[in-house]
Amino acid sequence: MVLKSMSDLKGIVAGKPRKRLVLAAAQDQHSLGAVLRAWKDDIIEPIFIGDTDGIQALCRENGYDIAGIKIVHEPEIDKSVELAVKMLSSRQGDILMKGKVGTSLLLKCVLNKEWGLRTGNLLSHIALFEVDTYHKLIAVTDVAMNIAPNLKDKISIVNNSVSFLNRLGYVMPKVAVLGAVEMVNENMEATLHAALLSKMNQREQIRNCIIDGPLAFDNAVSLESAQHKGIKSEVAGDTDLLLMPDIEVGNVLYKSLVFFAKAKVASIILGAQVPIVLTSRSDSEQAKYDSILLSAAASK
Ligand code: COD
Repeated sequence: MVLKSMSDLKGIVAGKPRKRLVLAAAQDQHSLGAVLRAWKDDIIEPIFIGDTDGIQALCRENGYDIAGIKIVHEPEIDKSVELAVKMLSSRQGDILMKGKVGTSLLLKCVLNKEWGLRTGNLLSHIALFEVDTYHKLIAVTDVAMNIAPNLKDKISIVNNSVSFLNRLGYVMPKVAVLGAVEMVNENMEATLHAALLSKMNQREQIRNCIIDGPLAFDNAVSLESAQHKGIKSEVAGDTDLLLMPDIEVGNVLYKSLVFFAKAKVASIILGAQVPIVLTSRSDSEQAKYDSILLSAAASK
């Protein structure tokens, strides 16, 4: 099974019990709009933590009906994130969502050693894109959490992503490990990592997926381009998951797909005690809604 469009995610969550979603620093228009849509669609049961006056004012201005939704008043942003994370770690919720707060602050709270949402695994970010010019959804990791992952980190990032894709119904997702070129170049670390990850996959040290790399971006997403270069690969042109060399490359690809290619995107953090909806503040309400769908699909 592969997902062809964001709306396929609805099929995955349909019929599942509603998840309790805690929105930290909830005074954010697009986040509120997306959460309320997901509530109406019976996907989640929201809990808002944040500045009650700010939340109510935004809801009034936008005609949102929030009758019946629990609001916990905490106007200070860092305290509201701490409270939200503590609610999740004490199992009073199933999904954490970032509202009007910086990514780094939220992640630092999630990683707090005493009351955070660590599991002993590496946490990583995954984004799913629907692009008109590709024949199915394509996942990209890690574009927002791990800054410069080493080989060990990349193994964990692949494992997090593959087990998530397996849960979504992908039996053997095809993973392209990106470099600037498709040949191993001893001066380009990303190509060395890619070659090692591919070999580890062949030797079944990394399972439940097919990994190939290094592949340049064009070879990963276009069979014609791979054939032109004489590359024989099961992954080329049919990639389900792109593994990025580092956060800079990943983040630029993310923003390019959204701003230039008008791609739809959904993204979450994997590997914590609960899925975390961590969209960028510039992401649309639709992207936040699709990310909630993705988190509900990820939630156990
Ligand atoms: N998974 C699990 N544990 C981790 C991870 C991870 N991905 N990253 C760090 N830790 C642990 C470390 O082992 C350590 O015990 C503790 O957390 C602190 O580690 P530091 O000192 O490396 O981390 P911090 O707190 O300085 O930074 C962690 C961040 C996630 C905040 C940092 O990596 C970061 O800023 N990432 C980029 C976030 C961002 O700005 N994204 C923007 C794109 S939209």
